[in-house]
Amino acid sequence: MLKADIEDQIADKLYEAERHVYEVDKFTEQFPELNVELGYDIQDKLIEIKCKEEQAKISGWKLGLTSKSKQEMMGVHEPSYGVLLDSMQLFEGEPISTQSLIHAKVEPEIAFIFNKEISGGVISVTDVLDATAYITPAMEIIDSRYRNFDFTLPDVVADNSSSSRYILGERLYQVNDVDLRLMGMVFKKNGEIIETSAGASVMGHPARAVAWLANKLQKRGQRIKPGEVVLSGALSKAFSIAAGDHFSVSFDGIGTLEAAFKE
Ligand code: 0L1
Ligand code: MG
Repeated sequence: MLKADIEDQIADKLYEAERHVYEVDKFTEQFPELNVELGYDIQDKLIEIKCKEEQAKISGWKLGLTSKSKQEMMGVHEPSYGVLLDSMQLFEGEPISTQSLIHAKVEPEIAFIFNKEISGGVISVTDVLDATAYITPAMEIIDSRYRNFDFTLPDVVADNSSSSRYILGERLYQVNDVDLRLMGMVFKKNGEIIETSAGASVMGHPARAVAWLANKLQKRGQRIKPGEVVLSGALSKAFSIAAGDHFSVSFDGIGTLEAAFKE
């Protein structure tokens, strides 16, 4: 089959699975030629379809698989990225319906909001911090379209790195006012602490993950633009969501973000 036909077929199947809320089997078994680069080409196609069908616009990017434990679990040595659309953003205080989600999970992240384009040469942690206007607490709701979250790296990349929804804190903070590496995090579910962590759990420093993204995007002819948001990658494992659940994430120095889920 031609590469373009494989891209169209997989992108369409992933789009339909999300739209009609059902799981599909991973594609690498059916298409052995599906590698990571082809996965990103399929992701581009999927985003094109979503932008057209949902009148959505790109609002930013997300990193996935940034923790050592998740990379080891998948036998990979690099993270993945996905695209955020404005249609994926939810707001604190609005209970989130689980009806359009397949088997969603939630994870705590740090959001970077940019006021400069990040491009040129090899992009460093300093370049990322210089271009960051603000940081704020975030939660990402991931929802793989694959049965039981069973996928390889090329599969999950094609599926926009399991992106589904995201919530940002409403108060924005200057990046220079905090030590992102040492910043402590407490994640609670229904009032009980389920994880504690620090910024360093994201590739040693959350801005290192963003620098990896900026360099990877540059190689693919894309870039992080002013006004866009980047989710750093999770500071803990992801937790399954059920209607009635309430999650909160608190970060040292940048406050708390809450999310409540309903039927
Ligand atoms: O945001 C994430 O870390 C998810 C990346 C994809 C892997 C997964 O679905 O667990
Ligand atoms: Mg994530």
